[in-house]
Amino acid sequence: MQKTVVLVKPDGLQRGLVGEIINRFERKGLKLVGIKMVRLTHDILDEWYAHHKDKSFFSDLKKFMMWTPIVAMVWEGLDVIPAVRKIVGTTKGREAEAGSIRGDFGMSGQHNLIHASDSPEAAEKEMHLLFENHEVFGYGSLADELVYSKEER
Ligand code: 3AN
Repeated sequence: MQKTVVLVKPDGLQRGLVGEIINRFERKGLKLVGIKMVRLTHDILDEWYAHHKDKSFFSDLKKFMMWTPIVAMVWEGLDVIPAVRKIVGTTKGREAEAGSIRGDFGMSGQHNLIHASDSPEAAEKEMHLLFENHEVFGYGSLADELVYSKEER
């Protein structure tokens, strides 16, 4: 099964949306395999957002991501990367689909509550930036037998 990294950003933490966000992934049938609170650093963010380093908003984005700790999670499931991106919604909250997390709770393009890996390569990189191997757990989920068919498991 695939893994993806989700961050509840400082605005999500300040607005008390950590539980709501976890609930959306749990009720979808995804499996939580890692979770912790982290204060991001310049070094981590330079790597995390390397693809944005020449953008005008890069330093503001870093400042915003270091404002408070964030909640970092690893979720597991079948094709979980695209499945989670759909639940999260497109980047700008005011344009995001109603029913998605950003569509339901946000208006901003930067204060957009949540991060989710956009590719298997990004998920791998992000997991290694924030989690030690022993912090990502492998365990059997009874729910998987209900969530997936035999062929999908
Ligand atoms: P997404 O988080 O939807 O994958 P990316 O990867 O394009 O979006 O952007 C990463 C983060 O950079 C966003 N979550 C947002 O916080 C910030 N960001 C992206 N575009 C802008 C923008 N035009 N102005 C300010 N911040 C932005």
